[in-house]
This record gives sequence, structure tokens and C-alpha cells, in this order.
Amino acid sequence: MTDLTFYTNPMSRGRIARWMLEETGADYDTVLLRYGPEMQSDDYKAINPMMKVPAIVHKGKTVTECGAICTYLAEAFPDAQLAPLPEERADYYRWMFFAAGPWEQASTNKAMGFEVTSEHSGMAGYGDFDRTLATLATVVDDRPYICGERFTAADIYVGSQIAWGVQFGTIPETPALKDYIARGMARPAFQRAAEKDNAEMDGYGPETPPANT
Ligand SMILES: N[C@@H](CCC(=O)N[C@@H](CS)C(=O)NCC(=O)O)C(=O)O
Repeated sequence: MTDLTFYTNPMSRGRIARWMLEETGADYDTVLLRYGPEMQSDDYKAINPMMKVPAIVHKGKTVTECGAICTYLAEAFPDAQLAPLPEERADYYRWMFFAAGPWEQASTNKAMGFEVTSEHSGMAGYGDFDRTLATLATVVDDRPYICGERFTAADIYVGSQIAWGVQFGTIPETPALKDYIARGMARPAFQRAAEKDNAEMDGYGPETPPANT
């Protein structure tokens, strides 16, 4: 039993947090939760009242939200050198928040068929989908990583959003994005994380009935 517990489902955004955990080199315990009653249990609701994964509990403190988990772990395990250097902070925070806010909303709304009308785009934090996409899609046109020359936790969180967007066709693949995604996926920690999650997928999909029915 370690002082770091990871609550996840292998077919979820928890894959992002798993990649981050593997990059830190930290020892952690994993609790797998099925969609439905397991995530909605009183025990898990006490950890994340949103009843969503991922979540981590480290030294008795809970962190939810993938972007926050990546940011927190980068600082909690400084030896991994995934937190930004002072000169990298502007890009790091800008794109971490852009991915967690505007892009997450724009891509979810797009997938669900919600359109922001031009009349309302001034009120929507992301404006409209096309603007948000055009902004994110060029982020690594002039650099190998989000913060410049160095891989940071922003490449795990923002990079995962980009990779999923390209995979699901929400983001058109450009040569720069293709190379960027390949750089991330080539990392040993990414591969370890994917192997662990892929090995656990059976019975954990959104369509799987609860274990006790
Ligand atoms: N904003 C959250 C989103 C978490 C989220 O939506 N997780 C989904 C899986 S990808 C979930 O747990 N869904 C279960 C449910 O809502 O019942 C984050 O970034 O961590």
C-alpha cells in the first residue's frame, strides 16, 4: 500500500493520468472502477462527488480533473522534471488551461451536435468550434513540444487531447501534429501506461453491465 492511489477506468480519460503517473516513476496503487454503480458508490462519491474518473489521493489529499492531476503530479515529483521552468510557464499554463477549458468544451459540444450561434459566441468561453480548433491545431507548428524544446506535463495533458482529437477526426492531422503525437507515443512511460490499461479493458467499457447483475 503506497501513499498514492489512482482511481480509474482503463477506457476513460484516466489513461491520461496513468501516462502522467508512469512518467513520474512514483509507486502507486490502482483502483479500477466500472461505469455505473461502482463509480456512483458512496465510497467513491466521498472521493469525487462528480462520480467520474480519474482521481488520485496523495498523502490524504484528493485531486480530480486530468489537467489538475498532471499539474499536481509534476510538482509533487520534481525529479521527473515535468513541471515548467520559469521561462516555460507562460506556454505551460496557457495551453493547460486552454485544453481543459475551451478545447474540452468545444470538442464535447461538437461531438454532441451543439452549435454556438454567431449571436452567442461572445458569451461562450470558447467562442465557436472553428476558432478553438484553429488555435489549438497550430500549437506545435513551430516547436517540438508545447513549451518549446522540452517535454513537460503539458505534453501529456494537451498532447493527449490532441491525439484523441486526431484519432476521432475532430482535429485534422497535419504533418506537425502527426510528428508531435508520434513523439509522445514513443515514450516508454506512454507505452507502459497503455499496456497496463489495455490489459485491464475487459469488462470496463461504458457498455458493460455492472459486475453484480
Ligand atoms: N473533466 C474531467 C472529466 C472526467 C470524465 O468525464 N470522466 C468520464 C470518463 S472519460 C467518466 O468518469 N464518466 C462516468 C460518468 O460520468 O458516469 C477530467 O478532465 O478529468
